[in-house]
Parts: sequence; structure tokens; C-alpha cells
Amino acid sequence: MDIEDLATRIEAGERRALARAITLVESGRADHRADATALLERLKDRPAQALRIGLSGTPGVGKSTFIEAFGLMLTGQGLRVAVLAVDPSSARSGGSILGDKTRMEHLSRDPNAFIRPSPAQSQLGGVARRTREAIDLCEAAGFHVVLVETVGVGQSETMVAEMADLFLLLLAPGGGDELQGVKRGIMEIADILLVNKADGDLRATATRTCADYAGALRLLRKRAQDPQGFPKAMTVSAVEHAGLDKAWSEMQALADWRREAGHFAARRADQARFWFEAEVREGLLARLKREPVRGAMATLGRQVAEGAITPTAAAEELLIQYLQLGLADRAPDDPQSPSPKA
Ligand SMILES: Nc1nc2c(ncn2[C@@H]2O[C@H](COP(=O)(O)OP(=O)(O)OP(=O)(O)O)[C@@H](O)[C@H]2O)c(=O)[nH]1
Ligand SMILES: [Mg+2]
Repeated sequence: MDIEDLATRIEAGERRALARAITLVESGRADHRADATALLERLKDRPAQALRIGLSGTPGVGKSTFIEAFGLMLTGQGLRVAVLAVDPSSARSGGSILGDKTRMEHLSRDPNAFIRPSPAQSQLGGVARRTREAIDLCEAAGFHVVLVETVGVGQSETMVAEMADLFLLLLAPGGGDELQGVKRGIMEIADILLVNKADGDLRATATRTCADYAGALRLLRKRAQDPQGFPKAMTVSAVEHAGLDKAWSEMQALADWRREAGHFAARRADQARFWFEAEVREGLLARLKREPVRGAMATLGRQVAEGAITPTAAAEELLIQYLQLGLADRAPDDPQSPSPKA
């Protein structure tokens, strides 16, 4: 594969090259991985940053409708918008992706937009790497905004928040029960809560729900990366395109403030470190699951169970012989270790 050629075409903003590169980072084949790593390394220094926006919400809350309307508003302003979807759950069928295509009908045909639905199921770790790398590729292709959509179930929103500059949570109008249903952890990572469907019969309920969430947000611990008034709750209507411009100006205000205050760059640096460490951990765990370590683990496990060897000695044998790591390597970091002189 001609990495240099692909990189040049991505930098020129060619959507076909971008799509091909994302397919490359999605591949599990070892030679593809090597090419993907080389490509990303080649594209690492970029002239401009995209604004990376994570968007989460429970099924049916209106994510696809919102992205279609919001994306079109942005492209209408001359911005180039990429939409990536993350869906680590295996339960979701191709039906939803088909549904998305019809709900993002106009955006998907917009030359200033790029939409990439989530590929088939995979482990969260693999999804994280793939999404992170796809975001990098979109940024290298000169997109101004990269929206990463995730269904609000499980750990995926935390993962997306770790790769986004801003995190939006889309919510449905509803009573107290609805408020209870939102996990505290998700509220804590959100920068802007958008109560959608604030139209027709639901308008009054949406306004009330928004006030409830605003109250709940005020009870959360203040975060260093927030200016006065953030995180905040607002109402929008994706079908009526209402409140979208206001939401966008709030996002920009927040991003600008964070840039000035240094939080924006600091957060990206923290995120890079976080993903590096996650990759190392995952790489080690992956080796445990591959032969010959896997077999040795089973054999030693049996011997431990039979009392033929102690757990500690067995672990040391595995770490030394199969991973070239000694237990001694751990000692300096272990505050419990008695000093040899003691
Ligand atoms: N009244 C009203 N209905 C909306 C609005 N936004 C979305 N809907 C409706 O809510 C339903 C679900 O919308 P989607 O955009 O598919 O929701 P989603 O969050 O993408 O759903 P999943 O992809 O299944 O997770 C559709 O029938 C939409 O027409 C809105 O602003 N107002
Ligand atoms: Mg959808």
C-alpha cells in the first residue's frame, strides 16, 4: 500500500481516501494494522484542529434527527462536518444503520459532510482504537467538526468522552422518572444537556424537564474545565430545527473559553496519555490470551489448583518465562514491599 499517496489524498480532503483509510484502521489484519499505524504517524502533525464533539443519548431520543439538522446547519455555514458512530453493542442490527441513512438523508448527500456508520460488533477496546483513529483521520482530512455519536448504554459514552473536546447528552422530555434514569456518571461527563423534542405537545414538558436537569447540574461538583454557567441544560427541537444555533454558539463559547484557559490542549494531552496507557494494558492482556501464554496459564493454573505450586511461584514463572517480566520488576513500585534493610 502506498501510504504516502493515501496520506496526501486525505490531506487534500478526499472523502474516498478518508473512507479507505477508515476501513484500514478498522481492519484486524496485522499488515493492515502496520499500515494504519504508519499512516496515522505520517498524518500526526496537522495544520488545524477539528472540534471533536461526543453525542450520546438513549435509543429513540432523536440523535440521528439531531445530527442531520445540526450537521446541515453547520455545512450551511461553510463548515465541513464528519459524523462517526460508535456502537459496541452486538444487539443492534443493520436495521438501525439503514434507518440512520434515511434519517440523515440530506446530510449524507452533502459534499461537505462525511458520515461513517459503526461497523459490526467488536470489543470495546477495539472500538475505542478504531474510533480514535477515525477521528484523527477526519481531522487530518480538514473537517472542522467531528461528531461522534454513541448510544447511551454501557461504557461507550465514557469512552467517547475520553476522545472528545465537548460532550453532549441528548435527553427526552419527561418527568422525574426520566431524570432518575440518567446515570450520575453520564451527567458528570456532559458539558451540555440538550432536551430534545421541545415542540408541539411536548414543548411544555421539555421546558420543565430542562429546568429539572439544570437544577441537577447545579448540584454537581464544579469542574476546573468549566466557565461560569457550565455545564448547562437547554431545550432543542431537532425536527423543527429550533435551538440548534443557540446550542452551537454555546459549544463554541465553551470551546473558546477552554482554548484560552489552556484546558483544551491540556485535555487532549491527557487523552493522548490515557490512550497510550490503555493500549499498553490491552497489548499485555492480549498476549495473555494468545498462545503460548494461554496454554501455559491453563497448565500452571491446574498445577496451582492441585497444590503442586504456589500461586506466587506460578505467576512468577509465567511472567518471567513467557512475558520476560519478573516479579522483581514490580517491587520498587510496591509501597508494601519491606525495605531489604528493615
Ligand atoms: N417531536 C419530535 N420528535 C423527534 C425529534 N427528534 C426526533 N424525533 C423523533 O423521534 C424518533 C427517533 O428519532 P431518531 O433520530 O431516530 O432517534 P435516535 O436517537 O437516533 O434513535 P436510535 O438510532 O434508535 O438510537 C423519530 O420518530 C423522530 O422523528 C424532535 O425534535 N421532536
Ligand atoms: Mg439513530
